[in-house]
Amino acid sequence: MSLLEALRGAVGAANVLSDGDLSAWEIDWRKRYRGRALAVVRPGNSAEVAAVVKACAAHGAGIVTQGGNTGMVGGSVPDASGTQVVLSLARLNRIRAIDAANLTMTVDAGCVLQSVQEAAAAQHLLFPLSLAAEGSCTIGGNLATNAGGTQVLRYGNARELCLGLEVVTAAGEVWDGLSGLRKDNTGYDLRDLFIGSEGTLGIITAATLKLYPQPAAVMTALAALPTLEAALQLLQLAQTRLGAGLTGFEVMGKFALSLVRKHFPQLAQPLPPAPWMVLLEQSDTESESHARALFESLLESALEAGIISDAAVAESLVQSHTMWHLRESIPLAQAEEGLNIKHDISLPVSRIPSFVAATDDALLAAFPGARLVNFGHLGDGNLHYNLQAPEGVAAADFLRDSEAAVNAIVYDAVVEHGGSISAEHGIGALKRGELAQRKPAVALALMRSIKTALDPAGLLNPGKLL
Ligand code: FAD
Ligand code: 2HG
Ligand code: ZN
Repeated sequence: MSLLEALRGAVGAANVLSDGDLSAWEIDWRKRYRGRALAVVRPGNSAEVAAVVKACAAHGAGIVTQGGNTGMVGGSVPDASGTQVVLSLARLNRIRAIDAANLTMTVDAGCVLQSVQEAAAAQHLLFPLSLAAEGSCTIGGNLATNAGGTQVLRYGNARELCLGLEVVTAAGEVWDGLSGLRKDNTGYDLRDLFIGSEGTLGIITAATLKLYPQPAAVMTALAALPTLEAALQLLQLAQTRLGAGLTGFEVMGKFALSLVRKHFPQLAQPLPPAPWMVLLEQSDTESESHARALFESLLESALEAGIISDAAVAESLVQSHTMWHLRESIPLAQAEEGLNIKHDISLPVSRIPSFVAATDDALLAAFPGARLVNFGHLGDGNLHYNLQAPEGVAAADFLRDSEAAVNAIVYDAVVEHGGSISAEHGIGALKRGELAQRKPAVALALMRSIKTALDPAGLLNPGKLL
């Protein structure tokens, strides 16, 4: 039996796509990787996922698991060989159970993040993972990349929001680890092995997630600042005054916001341009008036101390959405501006200003006119330190000629400043070479042993991560 026939037997002919335009599954969100799939397979439950894995294993076919295909590092698309099978989990989209007393919910891996947030909200609970792609990324993809997003400083990243997993192994077995336990020391933590493994160790088919009580009020403010040092001072002040109430602290450079203004002129920018803008979010357990009073006093103190030059507190939910929309439109504005180089890096927060000063200088000396797009989750030390080609230079040419040298400058500086070359997007195809060069040999060897033990034939997402 051919592989296509076996796949049709596993999930039904209607769920095996092998003819026609498959580009939606073959091209990544950033349009940097264009592969060719033997087929796109859409199982409807974990047993069907297991059957697909067994069929692929029997034919030696590579399996590229895909959720929402919003990943930033080319991990979710097949290579150009035309031999790999894309395993789309979009049909695994059931909310399986919500245990309000245990503050957990169990969901299929193909559930779109926003639908998970909404299901929690319907029970007056909060699932705090939040990112601009939440309307299309999936829980499985979030866990496979250990996604971060905008609430990490308070609630942690996807790993910290997950208590249990169900996984289909490379042998086509289903491991049921869907525990809602907050304590479980029964040997090696298999859950944490699969989280962040980018589809290279197993296929996540379901997860048990942590929920939180909903805050009484959530409030947003924007502040304009002269320097990144001032942004750090504001962060410290906000942490002191708001404590655990500080749930978002995002930074945006002037050029990043100018791209939003250029490509989305309809989006209101509440404050005039400034070298840096910070978006603060506060979640309050008491009331909106309590939150507002805290915010106003914090921002007044910051103004008096000369830390910020201007500020606006959102007066309504609409204004709050507008502020978030501004921030979340930066990646889209970058995409509109053209192909670009991204660096999703993390650094000790205290070293971010010196990193940016030194690296801006080094890049502009080597690539005069390069346009630096700087923004990110400053509250947890994660910068999106990106570049657009100089004005008038074709983006594809700039990337072809300069990306390697740009990356060398940036990643050398990251290492010098005690940082990581991937904060939240993962390694995928994009940073595989960089990981091989920069991760300690002992760590790489351990990672390879784990890969060999769990996927001896190397069928799960070949050519990604390792
Ligand atoms: P995909 O892109 O489909 O896959 C990503 C990786 O996970 C691939 O390697 C894939 O093989 C693997 N995978 C997917 N599903 C599974 C599964 N069920 N089992 C095993 N492996 C699987 N990321 C952040 O961390 N923080 C952000 O703030 C953020 N903002 C973003 C904003 C925009 C506009 C966009 C487009 C992306 C953003 N991302 C962000 C990146 C991306 O959304 C996240 O990485 C997301 O978690 C990917 O989910 P997905 O379902 O789209 O996964
Ligand atoms: C974000 O924080 C995403 O908006 C995307 O992680 C970052 O486009 C980027 O570089
Ligand atoms: Zn981000």
